[in-house]
Amino acid sequence: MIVNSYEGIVGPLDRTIEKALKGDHRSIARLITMVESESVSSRDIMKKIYPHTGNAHLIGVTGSPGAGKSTFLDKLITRIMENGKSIGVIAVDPSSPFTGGAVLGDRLRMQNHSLDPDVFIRSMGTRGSLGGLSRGTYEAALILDACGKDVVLIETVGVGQSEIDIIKIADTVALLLVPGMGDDIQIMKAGIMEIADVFIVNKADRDGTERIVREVNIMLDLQEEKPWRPPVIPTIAENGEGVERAAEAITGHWQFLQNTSEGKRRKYQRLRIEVEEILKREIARIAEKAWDRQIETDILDELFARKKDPYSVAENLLSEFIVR
Ligand SMILES: Nc1nc2c(ncn2[C@@H]2O[C@H](COP(=O)(O)OP(=O)(O)OP(=O)(O)O)[C@@H](O)[C@H]2O)c(=O)[nH]1
Ligand SMILES: [Mg+2]
Repeated sequence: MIVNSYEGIVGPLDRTIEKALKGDHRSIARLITMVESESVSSRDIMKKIYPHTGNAHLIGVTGSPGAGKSTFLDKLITRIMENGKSIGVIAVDPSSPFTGGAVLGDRLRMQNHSLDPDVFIRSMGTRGSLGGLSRGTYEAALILDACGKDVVLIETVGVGQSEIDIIKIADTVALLLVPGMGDDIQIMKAGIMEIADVFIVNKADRDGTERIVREVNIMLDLQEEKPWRPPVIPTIAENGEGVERAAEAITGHWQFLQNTSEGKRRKYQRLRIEVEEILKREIARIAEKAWDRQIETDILDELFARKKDPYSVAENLLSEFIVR
């Protein structure tokens, strides 16, 4: 019986997946929506999608609010398309997936491409497990990868965790800095220097560009030598100046990853994180269900009366389904 009623869902879903894998944008959008809403079928979708992944270059573009990420992406997309590559874009909006404010703003700034049939642009929220970035962001990137996009660009606002998290899902991280915005101090924040594979000093039409380029280079000099030295590239995203060099640097990093053990190390690290994240999510789901069942008993009364403590309650619940 269950199988029968399930077939009704699986049939059209399979067709959607089939069409998406052939590159149909409407079907891709539908899959991402299902995955984002964590619908029951999201696991099935990902299982079917996964074997087709592993080909796209996942590029994270991060930086402070207003650094010019969307403007930069707009120009970058043009460059990448000149090389005959297909592109998917995910703009991560930290505030809300539903307000549409940033969605509209980002779309306007990427207006050259928002109606382009060859470019898939999608905004997403940041709720969820992967620190600042939601699990859905990564799964959307995988869907775009599977559906034939050669390059997947992920724009995230650098507000704390999500700029660090981007390294968990991107092959190449481009960090946008802006002169005169205190970014020179910001980059010294722990962790931020380490995540960037390419530094972009945008708004290079402003004073202080040279200084910030110099400071980043000094900081890179102080770090222990690594097989990839992140280039520091000034750009004026608004008129496209420097974007070609930035695009070359980003592609150069991708080639570096293809040809070195560092690339393999990154891929393996990501696979490890993937399973870890799924495990965490599944365990949380099971634990919540178990707690929901318990809650129907008098347990809250007992906690209230301090006959039981929440630690022992949680421990007992865990021991129900985890063999130690
Ligand atoms: N002067 C100057 N302004 C720029 C440049 N690039 C972008 N801008 C402007 O900076 C503002 C913010 O640009 P966006 O591309 O929206 O920046 P963002 O980083 O995507 O912003 P959020 O997504 O809101 O974090 C816009 O008004 C752009 O026109 C540049 O190279 N020079
Ligand atoms: Mg933006």
